[in-house]
Amino acid sequence: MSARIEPLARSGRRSLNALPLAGSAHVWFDTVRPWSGDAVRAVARGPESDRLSALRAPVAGLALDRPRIMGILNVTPDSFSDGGDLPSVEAAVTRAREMAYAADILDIGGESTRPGADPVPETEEIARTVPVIAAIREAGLATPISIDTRKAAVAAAALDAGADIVNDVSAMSYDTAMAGLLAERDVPVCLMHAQGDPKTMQANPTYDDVVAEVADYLETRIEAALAAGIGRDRIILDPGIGFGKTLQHNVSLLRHLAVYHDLGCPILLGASRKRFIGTLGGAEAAKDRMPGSLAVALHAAAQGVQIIRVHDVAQTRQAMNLHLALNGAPNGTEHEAD
Ligand code: HH2
Repeated sequence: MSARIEPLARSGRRSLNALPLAGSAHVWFDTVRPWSGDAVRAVARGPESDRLSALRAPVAGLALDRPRIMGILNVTPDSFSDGGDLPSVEAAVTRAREMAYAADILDIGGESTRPGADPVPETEEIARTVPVIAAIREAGLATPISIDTRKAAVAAAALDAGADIVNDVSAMSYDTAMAGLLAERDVPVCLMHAQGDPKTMQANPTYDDVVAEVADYLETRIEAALAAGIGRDRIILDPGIGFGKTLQHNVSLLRHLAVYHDLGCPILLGASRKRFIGTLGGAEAAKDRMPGSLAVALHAAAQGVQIIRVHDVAQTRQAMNLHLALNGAPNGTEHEAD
């Protein structure tokens, strides 16, 4: 694998040599740190600076020069923080309408992937998600929708019903038909790192260097996607917070999120309400973890993360607008009009 580098992400007043980080309007860098070995150095002009500074391709029509908020809409009985909250299609559409004021993307999931979860049969997952997607579209909501699934048949049915993006926490490794489907449909896909499967992943996660190993894995999944005929500009990457990671692994990944910009694709982060937030923030109940989730969302924005997956959409939008305005985005208030 290639040597990893970490651009040192900064906000606010720019240096003379500042380059936008991944095309961001509010995060810049002028130095990089080789992941192992040498000390901080100025970014090398040429392929290195081009790769790190280029604006990534839009996702479902959304420009990625600012952080986009992905609202979580779980239609499951057993998700770790909101399972059973939306027991009917009507309840899900009402929630989608509320979220659409502040979310750029709605992420609809019909299978919990929390630690210890059992797989859901594909017919059941389709029965949970597809009527909701169809009803959201029938209600006239045009917000881009992602389908959170590891299964090609679920993804296909969701895309047919009006979804735009596939969010696969197995990075196309659970279902061998997924890569072919994504190439054929030519839609954006989020490829997420996980160590192990949900049933056992938290048993004893181990890494020598979690930041580098996750980057190496994501690079192999980019290669698999390209080999299957998926366009590079369709790929979104996610380090998979909480998927086969200890608290310390999660913290290391979050501190060094900017490492993943070197892979040249947009980054998605899903940390909302996860256990490490409860542990570090002293909030036992998942629904009490909104303040800590906001802190992580703003930290991710400051690292140039382009898509932030959250449960508390309106609160994240409010915090994000302030963060952008205070950190020198050209116009932090413009986001309200999106
Ligand atoms: N986390 C969860 C589910 N899907 N997708 C991506 N790309 N990244 C994530 O971190 C991620 C994800 C787990 O959170 P949640 O959907 O709230 O819970 P559950 O899996 O129990 O439904």
